[in-house]
Amino acid sequence: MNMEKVNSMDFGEFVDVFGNVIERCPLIAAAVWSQRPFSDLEDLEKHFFAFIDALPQSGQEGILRCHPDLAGREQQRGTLSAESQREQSGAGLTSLGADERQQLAKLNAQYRARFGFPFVLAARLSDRAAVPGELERRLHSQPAQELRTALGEVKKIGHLRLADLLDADSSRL
Ligand code: 2AL
Repeated sequence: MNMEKVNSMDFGEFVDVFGNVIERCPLIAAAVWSQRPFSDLEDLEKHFFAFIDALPQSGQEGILRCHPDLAGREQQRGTLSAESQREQSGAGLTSLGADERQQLAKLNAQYRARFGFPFVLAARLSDRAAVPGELERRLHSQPAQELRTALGEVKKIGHLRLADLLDADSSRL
């Protein structure tokens, strides 16, 4: 898909295509549509990220809360979005043994209890072996720093999803 095609999309089509760039936050794509035309992928992405950055803390935390846990209940129930399913299975998180899943569930619960939002990590840039250690490391962060880190992960996920949609090279992070 090229930018000419993106810029020609009507509102409904744009939200259908880009509505899950930020997990389960189609409102962001809806707002970004008003900013067209976009010059390139980087420009389009800039508008998604600027929307996130301009939100009050409650809105930023809301975005994090729209993310399903890694190897969590939604994955077990088969109710992940197609993008999440692909990311989590690519990282090996859909084939954990019972012990590994339990360990992750416990760490996810501790993280949520400490920060009030779920642990978010760009799964495509990680793997099942690295996730528990990263979760434990971030459990020790200060809340303001952790909010920034988690939003950075949301942007990495969004960058990779946008690059997929536009068939672009996603190596620039
Ligand atoms: C996810 C997800 O669903 N995909 C991904 O990369 N990260 N969720 C999460 N809690 O980090």
